[in-house]
Amino acid sequence: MNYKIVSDSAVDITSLPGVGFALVPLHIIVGETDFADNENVDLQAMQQALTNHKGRSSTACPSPEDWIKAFGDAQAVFCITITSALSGSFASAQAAALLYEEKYPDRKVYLYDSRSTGPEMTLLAEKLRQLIMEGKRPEEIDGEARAYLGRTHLYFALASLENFAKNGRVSPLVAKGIGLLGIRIIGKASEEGELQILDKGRGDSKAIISLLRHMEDCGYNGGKVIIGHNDNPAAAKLLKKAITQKFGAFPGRIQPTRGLCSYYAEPRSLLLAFEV
Ligand code: X90
Repeated sequence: MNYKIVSDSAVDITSLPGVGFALVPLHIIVGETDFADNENVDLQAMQQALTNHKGRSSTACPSPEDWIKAFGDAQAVFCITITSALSGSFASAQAAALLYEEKYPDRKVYLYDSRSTGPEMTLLAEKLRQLIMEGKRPEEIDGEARAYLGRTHLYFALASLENFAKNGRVSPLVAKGIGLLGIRIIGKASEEGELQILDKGRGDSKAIISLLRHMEDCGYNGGKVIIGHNDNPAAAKLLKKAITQKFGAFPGRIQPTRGLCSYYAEPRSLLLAFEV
């Protein structure tokens, strides 16, 4: 049986060695320029364009056709999207899955609304890979993957909410004042997959202390961790060190955000995903 993991580009990885994998780009539109968030996206050029451009910028989710193309000829597709509470990506993948299954009655699409983004999507993609490599059947994989999604969390420390506010995804009132004086907004992806603000702090060190406390409150106990960051490797390393000190180990890695997450989690932001 031919298995494939397909994810939109909020997953923040561009390959998944060992299994069939396809990335479906979201788009970041800055003035006249469309940055497709695929493996070739030039993140520096994108950030430069955003800095230079004084007008509107926005994002767009994949079309059902984009998804279907990525499904290819797989008999079992495990399809991951960014939270449906903030993007049309899931709805688009759902439409694609219907069309695909109608056209090929012997194929099936297992669809996961991550209710999250970035490193929490990476955790799910890597769990699906593990289950496939263990030789499990599609239904088993699906059941375990859904249970797994209930055991992972995403917290963040954002340096700005400007692009969220500009695109109507949080109120301008909430966004105001962040980014000034190094203020970080600490929050999490809620159960419903919305951006939930928990507290504010000044600077990376306070943000890290707060993230550690939330991790502990969730009952973190040595599970896998992925730290995402937009152009803030120093803070990511500090967070890694703090986790190692507090919990005795850091079973995971640091990865930079790609296009979509970089656009919303603006420069200097941290994302933290972990299993409990
Ligand atoms: O369909 C589209 O155009 C994409 C819209 C995506 C909006 C959300 C992006 C979030 C990126 C920001 C920090 C974490 C927030 C977590 C909330 C679930 C990352």
